Amino acid sequence: MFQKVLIANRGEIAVRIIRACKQMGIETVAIYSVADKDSLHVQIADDAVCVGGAKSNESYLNMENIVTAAISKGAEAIHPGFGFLSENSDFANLCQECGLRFIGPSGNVIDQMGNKSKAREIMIKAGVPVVPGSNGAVKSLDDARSIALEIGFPILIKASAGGGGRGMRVANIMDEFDNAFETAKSEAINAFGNGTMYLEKYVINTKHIEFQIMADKYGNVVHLGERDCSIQRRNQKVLEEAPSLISEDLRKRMGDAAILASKSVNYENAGTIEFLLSGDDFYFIEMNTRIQVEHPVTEMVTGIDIIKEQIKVAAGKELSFTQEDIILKGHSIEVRINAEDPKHGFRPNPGKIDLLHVPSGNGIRFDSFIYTGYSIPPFYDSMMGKVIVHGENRIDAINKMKATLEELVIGGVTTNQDFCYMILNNADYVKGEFDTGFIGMKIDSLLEYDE
Ligand code: MV4
Repeated sequence: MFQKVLIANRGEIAVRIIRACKQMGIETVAIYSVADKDSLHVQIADDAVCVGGAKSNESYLNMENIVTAAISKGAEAIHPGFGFLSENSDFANLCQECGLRFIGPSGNVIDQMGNKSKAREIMIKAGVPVVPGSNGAVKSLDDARSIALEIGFPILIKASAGGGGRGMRVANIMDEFDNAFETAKSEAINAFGNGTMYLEKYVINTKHIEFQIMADKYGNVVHLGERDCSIQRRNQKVLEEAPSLISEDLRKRMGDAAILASKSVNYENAGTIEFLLSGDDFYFIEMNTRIQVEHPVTEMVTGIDIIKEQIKVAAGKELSFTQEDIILKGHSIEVRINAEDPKHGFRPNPGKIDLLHVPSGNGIRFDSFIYTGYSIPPFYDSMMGKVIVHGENRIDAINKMKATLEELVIGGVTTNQDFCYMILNNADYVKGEFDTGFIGMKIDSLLEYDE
């Protein structure tokens, strides 16, 4: 096992990873920007290195400084967390060249899955169901037009270098196609420096269901069940739950497809296979090669510590469980607590935490990095933490989350916690009658809470 790990991240996930390392008897090195010197991850790590300026580009994305910090402190491995360098193949390769273990898949696999049209091509070859669309990337506008006619409208034009909903455009009819294609392409060139595009049939009224995968170096791949992540606002997830409301039969079929997808690229470490679900039809859309924000709901229903498992397989251990060992127990819900003002367009609202009361109890977890007196820096995203609950069943979990959100007090900044409560209080949400359009459709009633 590693003796020392560097955590190349900040905020709640850095805290989460440092805690896991400590529990495993692994020494920890935090990195931080000049804006984060008072951050909790710096305080709880055994050692910490300032890697640069407040802007992410100068610090949390500064590969040379991070690798230099790891080497000079004698760390053997780097955990990238999520965001920042977590899906950067250059960083994974640089770690390897410097004799550091990157806790995640190889640079080659990150590249293959980061190229979303290539990933689609690989899944088609492997026999994983995908949405009708182009076989990989399209060659030209003319090529795209003829494929669009074959698929039929509406068409979703996606950027290969995009993902997570960035760089997408819908064309409802052929008349809209050229304009949508060219707009999406120039946006992609602007945002990602890459105008490679692919096409899919636009599937409406879908649920977003993702499977958690764990794989070791020896070809063992196990799925830890799925999460429903349909409750999103503008591609930002707000509430996630496990399991989803699918039948045992569908879980088996989707889980088999997720394992097939992972095996087709010789996947190693933790990963997520994203599907769109429409009725009983499911389609692969993307694979994420990092630990995800919402991993705790899977931990709650499986009893597996996914971060510890990532570290163990990166160190060369075999998975400590088989598919038969995975039994989903009860129901878990997570809400993301952001420093933002829902009633004013969800604008970010960094500031000083002047009061903090965190509820606790059986099956209640708060993954966060805030403390009384801490000032949230304005340079990073607005997520302050996550409330996660585990109940006997879905209704029990909903009631536990509502009670927990009512008790949680975060003073000094405006938060989205009442907005989250309104989701849990919505009759259609409680009935399971929701899809990815839920927040967009119900935004007015979800904002009807007293301040
Ligand atoms: C789609 C889709 C409908 N049809 N692909 C958005 C996130 C990114 N991972 C893929 N996304 C979508 N891809 C086809 N062919 C609808 C979405 C989508 C969506 C998916 C999951 C959760 C929320 C969403 C919100 C808008 C669009």
